[in-house]
Amino acid sequence: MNLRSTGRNFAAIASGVALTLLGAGAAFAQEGFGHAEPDQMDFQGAVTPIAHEIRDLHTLVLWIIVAITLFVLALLIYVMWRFNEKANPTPSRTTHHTGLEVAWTVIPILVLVVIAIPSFRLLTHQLTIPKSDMTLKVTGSQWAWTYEYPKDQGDFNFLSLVKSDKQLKPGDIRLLSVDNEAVVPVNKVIDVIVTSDPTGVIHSFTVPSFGVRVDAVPGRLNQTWFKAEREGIYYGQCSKICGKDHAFMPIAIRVVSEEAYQAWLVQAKKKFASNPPADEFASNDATPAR
Ligand SMILES: [Cu+2]
Repeated sequence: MNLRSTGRNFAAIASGVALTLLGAGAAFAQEGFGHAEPDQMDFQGAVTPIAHEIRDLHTLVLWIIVAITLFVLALLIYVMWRFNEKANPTPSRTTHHTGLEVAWTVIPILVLVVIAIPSFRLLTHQLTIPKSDMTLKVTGSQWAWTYEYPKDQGDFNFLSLVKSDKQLKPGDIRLLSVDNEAVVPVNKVIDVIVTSDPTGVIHSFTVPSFGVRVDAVPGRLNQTWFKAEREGIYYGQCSKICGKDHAFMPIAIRVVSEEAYQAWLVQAKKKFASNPPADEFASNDATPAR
């Protein structure tokens, strides 16, 4: 067997294995909508266009890695079997092979291009905020989140604190459930403005099922968006180490129908009417009592 036909055989085997795995991959069902399930291996279920795109890019890159790893493994095994001292006592003194050198330069470039195209497309989609239906302002503090609904939604704000073990009710999740969830309507583009308490530190607003992660930086406004296409409660956690209670400032966003959202607005406006404007709260008062 000469070098060239061997290369062709391995390429055929590697692409065969990759195709089989792709078929198997398509069968994976999404799970863990809003929070991870015990023993979950995969991402949390995707419920926004961006989260779907992140998932697809992840799957593409995963199978490219699988194919490359199997190909390299096959080459190593072949070299160990075919060119060991016993099987090949007089080694060839060849040092160059133009065809091979061109191939192992051009093929990795093509692989990177195949990854770069969906990757840059995803970045563009994440950073290009479509025409939004409503704005939600999120402020991180040590250690809680404040949600502000602007004037067109009723002009109120509230602090969202993790529930202590004593406050947990059936269906709640320890360290994820909060006293006041943010509520948004389903199938609407939500423009999220994210910042941090000006006297505080950097936090990160992250909701895996939405494919959203954006830093909350004191004195800066960051922006992201999501359009949840499925009702339910979606949890996230602060994703920037921000101090001793970093693990105790979960994010809980409830996605409801437009009618349920309007009903919630009416009662939330009353419930939170006496809260001072969000920029007046003192950062350290936010620490939940546990
Ligand atoms: Cu934080």
